[in-house]
Amino acid sequence: MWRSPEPKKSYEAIIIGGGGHGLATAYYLSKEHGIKNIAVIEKGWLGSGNTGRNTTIIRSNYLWNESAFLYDHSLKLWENLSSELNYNVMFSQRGVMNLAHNEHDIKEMKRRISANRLNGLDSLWISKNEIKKLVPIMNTDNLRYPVLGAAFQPRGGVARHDAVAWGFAMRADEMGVDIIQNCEVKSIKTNNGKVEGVETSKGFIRSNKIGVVASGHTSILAATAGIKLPLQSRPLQALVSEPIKPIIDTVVMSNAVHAYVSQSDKGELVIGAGTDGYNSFTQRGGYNIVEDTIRAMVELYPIFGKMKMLRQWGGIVDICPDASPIISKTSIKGLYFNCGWGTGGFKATPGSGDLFAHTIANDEPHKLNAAFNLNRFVSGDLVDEHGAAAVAH
Ligand code: FAD
Ligand code: PYC
Repeated sequence: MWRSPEPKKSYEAIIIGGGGHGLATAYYLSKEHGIKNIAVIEKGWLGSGNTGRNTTIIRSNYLWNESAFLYDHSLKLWENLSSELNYNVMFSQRGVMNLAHNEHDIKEMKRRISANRLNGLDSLWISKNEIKKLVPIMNTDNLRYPVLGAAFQPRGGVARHDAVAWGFAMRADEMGVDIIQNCEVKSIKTNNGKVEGVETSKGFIRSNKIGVVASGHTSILAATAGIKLPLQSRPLQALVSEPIKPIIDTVVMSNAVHAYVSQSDKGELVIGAGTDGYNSFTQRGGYNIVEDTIRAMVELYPIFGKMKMLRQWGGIVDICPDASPIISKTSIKGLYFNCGWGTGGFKATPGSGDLFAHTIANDEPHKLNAAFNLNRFVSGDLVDEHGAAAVAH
């Protein structure tokens, strides 16, 4: 599907991290900015980080203008991605629903829906009856936190996570990008305020443009260049059930009871929780999360009570204080970071790659990612999206 070259001694640009965002960055750098001598360096296999571990929910219904424009740029790219990559990423616009269970939820969601509509997004409020029509198996009344209505984005949906990584990898490879797997970047070397290259498990590789897209491990790499990032690394867990016939054909999330579900094309229920309550680099699931999440699930969908769960796992997400990402230059010339996507970066994969490529190629942010700079943690111009993040950080 793609070559496995040995690393060259130097590249025009190096991308650290072979997840969806890193591969998309290399693809757009090569396709849109004519940079051909690029390496993507991945310590494991492609997509082995959060790209291959996420629950694939895609939507753009964020509160603030900056975020709505950023995520909707990505959603528009998703709408044409299979054709752009000539590879089926199985993007399915089945709608994403966020349930309201109390007065606060209703107020917060209606405020966000209004903000979304002012920004031209397809965000709407649906009543309990409309929810029941879309998801007849849902128990809306006989539970501790009754369902009062929901925010709904019809253009939202899911995609096949591996296919996204593979699609970007194949097309980047065809344009000459070297994808180097099983190669860990140990440190980023700088000299006189400029980046010089990376020390890796396969030796030193020179470059004066380095983009770091290492998700939960970004702060560790940043520290090797003397940069302290405002990131917390936390496990986020998910699980899947045995496959069953189609039973739910939209995505339903609930922040209050903290569980969300969609059904994969294989028939498995894909179920997720909020982040673990402590920092860790453990990519495994924990029994407490299964219990809490399944308890909430069975209350909302009593019919799931007899199902068996097949697999559970964790991924390490990198969380910023304002629950918004960083796509930014740094104080070191030639060093750029794309991180802090927390629990919600899969949906941003094509848009993030496109905008990060622009930032690296031009040494300037695109107007859509200008607000997501590192300096906002000094200036205080935060983009607080804790509400829209929808999965507890
Ligand atoms: P990754 O895919 O993690 O890629 C980073 C890569 O960097 C990894 O492959 C890693 O191996 C590599 N790396 C790290 N350190 C080094 C090093 N030193 N040298 C070389 N390589 C290195 N988002 C949504 O939008 N919707 C969802 O439904 C959703 N659900 C989620 C559910 C779970 C359980 C988890 C864990 C996350 C979820 N997310 C979701 C978040 C989403 O997965 C991430 O924000 C997104 O995938 C990040 O993509 P990435 O390419 O930046 O990171
Ligand atoms: O950001 O929509 C999201 C999400 C859903 C599940 C995990 N993250």
